[in-house]
This record gives sequence, structure tokens and C-alpha cells, in this order.
Amino acid sequence: MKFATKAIHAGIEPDPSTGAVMTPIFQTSTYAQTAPGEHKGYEYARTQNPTRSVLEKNLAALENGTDAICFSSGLAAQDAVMKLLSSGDEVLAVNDLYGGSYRQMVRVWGQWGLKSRFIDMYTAANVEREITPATKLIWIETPTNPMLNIVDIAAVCAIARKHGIMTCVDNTFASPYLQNPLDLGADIVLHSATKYIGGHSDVVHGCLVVKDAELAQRLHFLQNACGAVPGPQDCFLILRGIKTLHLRVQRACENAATIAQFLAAHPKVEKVYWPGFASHPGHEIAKKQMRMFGAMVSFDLKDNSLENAVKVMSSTELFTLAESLGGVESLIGHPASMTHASIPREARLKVGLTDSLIRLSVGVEDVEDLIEDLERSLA
Ligand code: P1T
Repeated sequence: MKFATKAIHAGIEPDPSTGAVMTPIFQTSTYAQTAPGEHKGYEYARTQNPTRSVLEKNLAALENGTDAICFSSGLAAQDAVMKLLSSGDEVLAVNDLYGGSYRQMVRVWGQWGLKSRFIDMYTAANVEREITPATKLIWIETPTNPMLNIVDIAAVCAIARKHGIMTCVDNTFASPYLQNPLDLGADIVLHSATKYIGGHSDVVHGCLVVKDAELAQRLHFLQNACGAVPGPQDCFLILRGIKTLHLRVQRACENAATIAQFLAAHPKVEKVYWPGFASHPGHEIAKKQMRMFGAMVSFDLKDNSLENAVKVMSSTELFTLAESLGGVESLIGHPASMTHASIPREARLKVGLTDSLIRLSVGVEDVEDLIEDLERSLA
């Protein structure tokens, strides 16, 4: 099955008890047993829920995995991955990543004796140099949030495999429509399904996808034992969002390409970060591992005073100033004070994340209107 067909059909059958074509919301916390231990495969809704099970089958298919494990948020999914490790282990993470992912690694897991180091992952040779005997997990995010750097998934995962190190790829910015890390050798794919997968900015949700039975079993254990599960209504909304994932991401990427080019040619813009430019250092790798270049665009203004950037961000009308990304509507954001405020300023500046960087999540509106909006606010 090809992607669009999988998005609409994989794992989805009419409900056996009623024939309902759309997966029902099983709003129940528990299930009747005829005798202790005799039931229809469902005992308690933290452990199993039919709406969630359908979503997990569908997500596994979209990422070419065997199992998906759903969580109440992207960070809850990350929490489960980190719990596969033990005190004394070390995580090598890419040096540009979502501020909340960084915060959890440093401020939560750091306290439990799990050390995370944030490194330049843009050459595989550098990753190999940084590996120590304690390294147990390599954490890739690509494209990165918010600098849109590209990590060569196949090359880094090959090195990790050689050293017996587990890999997790946060595929949130790409979505499964653009990039499938399991096919490139990753052990775990993570999504904040809050973003492109859900696609309508109305749910917070996360998932992991794997293709190894033992890893799946360990993560299912953590999902149940720790309990950060999504509710059935949220699973329903994610399932509904997925049905148009390919259409939305395709259109958003086309709009983003037009906007990136518009910004690059604008006299008030200093630099545009978008992997679709031939001059982007990760362009060739992006071409190899992604189907399109994504719908996130970051940029710096020539007058890069914070005041000027704030003026631009506060004056758009169609681009809403807000955290998050990946919805049908376009958003504009200020990483330094919003999504990446939990990363120390020094670490942010080191990767080029200036105090005045502006990030766009390009939606699926008419691109002429989006450009007019940016033109007006830049003026
Ligand atoms: O918000 P949550 O569903 O818990 O997902 C966290 C997360 C994980 N990974 C990446 C790459 C992310 O971008 C996020 C959340 N990011 C934002 C809210 C944002 O505006 O960047």
C-alpha cells in the first residue's frame, strides 16, 4: 500500500459490533469480564482501548514499523524512551532541538543520573568521535527545531549500530509523509502528534514507532506501568487528522517553498533557514532522506534588534503568534522567548539561535495571502 492509502485505510476496519465506518470513541475506563481473566482482549483502559489500538496500527503502518505506542504528549513519549536507560548511562543528543526535549533531558533525567550531551551531529564522523562507553542512546531530531539543520539519519544510525547504541529519531518536523527513519536504520521514531499528524491544533498527543518486537514490548510495558496514555477522544481526533496528512503536508511544503524564496529575496531579511535551498549545508542529505523539504522556515532580519523582530511578529494578521506548529493554519513564533526559553542563552547562540530569530509554521492557506501578510508586517 502507498502512503495516502495507508493514511486512510491501514489498521482501520468498520466497527465489528455496529458497522460504523469511522472508528468509534470508546469512552470507557473498563470492560466487562465473564469470569476473572475471561474477556475480549480488553481489561482496563490504561492498558488497552480500541480507539487507541486502531490508531496505533495506523501509525505503525505510516512509519513502516510493526508497533506504535501512543502517549498523552510528545514529551510523554520521550519520557518512555528515556526510561529504557539506567542511571549512569549517557545520551548523545543533537545540539539544536525542541526546548522541552532539552529541558526534560537536563532537568528531569539529569537528576536521576542520566547525562545528556548536546553535540554537532551534522557530520557522522563527529558523532563517532563523541561516543563513550557510557553512550546508550543517540537522540536525533531532523530537521531540527528551530534552525532547520539536517542530520544524516542513515549515516548516524549505522555508526550507532556498530557501537551497539540505540537510536531515536524525533520525526515531528518532517512527519511520516516526508521521512521514515525506521527505513534508514533507526530503532525508534518519535512524533509529537500534536503537530502535523494531528494537523488541526486541537490535540496534544505523542507516539513512538518501532519494528523490533522486544523493544515494542518494553515500551508497551512502560506505557501501561507509567500511565501517560492519551484519551480515546484524542485518539479519534488524531485518526481523523491522519486521513488528510498527505494532502496537508504536501500543500504546506509547497507554500513554505514559495515563502522561503520570498523571504530570501526580501531586502529586510538577513538569512533564511530552510533545507530546500541548494546553499543549505544539509540540502543534499535532505534530498536523499526526505520527500519534500518541510513547511517550517526560520529567519533573521537585517535589523536584528529584538524590538524590530517583536514588531514583525506582533503585526502579522494571518500568521498567529503562538507556540506549536504543523496545523492547517500558519503560525509565527519567537523561539528565544517561547519554545526554546528553557535552553540557556549561551547554548542557543552557539547554534545560531539569536534573540531575534523568527520561526514560521507555514499552513495550507492561499500562499498569496500569506505572502501579503508577511510583506505588510515586514514593511
Ligand atoms: O508538545 P508535545 O506534544 O509534548 O511535543 C513536544 C515536542 C517534541 N519534539 C518536537 C520536535 C517538538 O517540536 C515538540 C513540541 N514543540 C513545540 C510546541 C514547538 O512549538 O516547537
